[in-house]
Amino acid sequence: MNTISPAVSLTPAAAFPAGTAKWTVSQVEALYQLPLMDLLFRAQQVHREHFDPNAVQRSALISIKTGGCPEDCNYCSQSARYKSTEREALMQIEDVLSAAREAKAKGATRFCMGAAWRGPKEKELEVVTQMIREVKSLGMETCVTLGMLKDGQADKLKDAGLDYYNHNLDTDSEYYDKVITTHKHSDRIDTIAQVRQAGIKVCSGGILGLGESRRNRAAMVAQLANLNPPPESVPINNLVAIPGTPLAATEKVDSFEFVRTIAAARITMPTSFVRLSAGREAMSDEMQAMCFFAGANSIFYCDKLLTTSNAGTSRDLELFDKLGLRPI
Ligand code: SAM
Ligand code: DTB
Ligand code: SF4
Repeated sequence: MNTISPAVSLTPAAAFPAGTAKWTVSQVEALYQLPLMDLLFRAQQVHREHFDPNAVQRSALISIKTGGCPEDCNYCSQSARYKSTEREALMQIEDVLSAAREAKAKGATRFCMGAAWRGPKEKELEVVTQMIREVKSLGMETCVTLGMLKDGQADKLKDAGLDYYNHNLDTDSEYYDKVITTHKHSDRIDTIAQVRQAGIKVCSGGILGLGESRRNRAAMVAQLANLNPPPESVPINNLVAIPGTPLAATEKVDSFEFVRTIAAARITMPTSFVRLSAGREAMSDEMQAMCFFAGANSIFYCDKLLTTSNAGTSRDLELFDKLGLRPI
């Protein structure tokens, strides 16, 4: 039977004052080792202390600049090295706006614009700030994910009214160079710090299914939870295996292991929105319901992610209806 060692405390180390709780990897791993029902119960308790357990936030995604990325992230179709996606130019502002209007009409409350860049050039950033201003004026929350930021760029995004910047830690710092070699885990932390300093909310999470171990998963969750403060939004992606990428044939993560990761994120980041992100299209309704029970309270909504398809709004609304979930 799965039991926890009594020596492992499941609460953040007392040495850290309230509000700066630090989770050790072993503490998070001990959460993973709980019997599933105990873990789910605990996650649901934490969830109910901080959120309406029946409300799920919806963000729409768009790829404003697709493909041709100089980075070598082994999971990504948009790296120029893997030839799995055609390279496209930065979208016109008007086309981005009409996609935002459509997403709003379908019920999305946040519009996330992603670009396949190592980081934005100044001219590109100017166009993106214009997109942010226009999308905001539709009454939607805004999020962008543009890669690494240089000094001063986060302030420009903040001036344009940006609400969230997405920059995932993606995987354990110790596993990072098995997946990405063109930038470092510490570079990700640096950009997140710049985003924070500019007063923009942080969206940062990771991907499962990169060949990582449970210890790596627990470490990734701990590294996210130990950001000070933790990200307001935590996307947990399940790898969408894309032909042509080095991880195309990687073994799938067990469903319960994925659910345990959602629960661990919920427990360690009680006030963050945990987003059930990429990979949802391939999940059964029952699996998604279990993820919501484990504390996921946000999704990517609408028919497309960046280069791959998503679960689709009609299926989502039907599922919300069946589960009595309130879309927000
Ligand atoms: N270039 C920017 C960056 O790397 O931050 C923004 C775009 S990048 C595609 C955003 C995130 O999408 C990645 O950090 C990764 O977590 C996720 N992602 C990319 N490809 C994926 C895939 N095939 N399956 C699941 N998640 C993926
Ligand atoms: C995040 O964590 N997942 C989104 C978003 N942030 C930018 C991206 C998912 C991409 C899935 C693969 C694709 O469509 O290319
Ligand atoms: Fe480029 Fe982002 Fe894809 Fe990495 S994840 S290859 S940085 S678009």
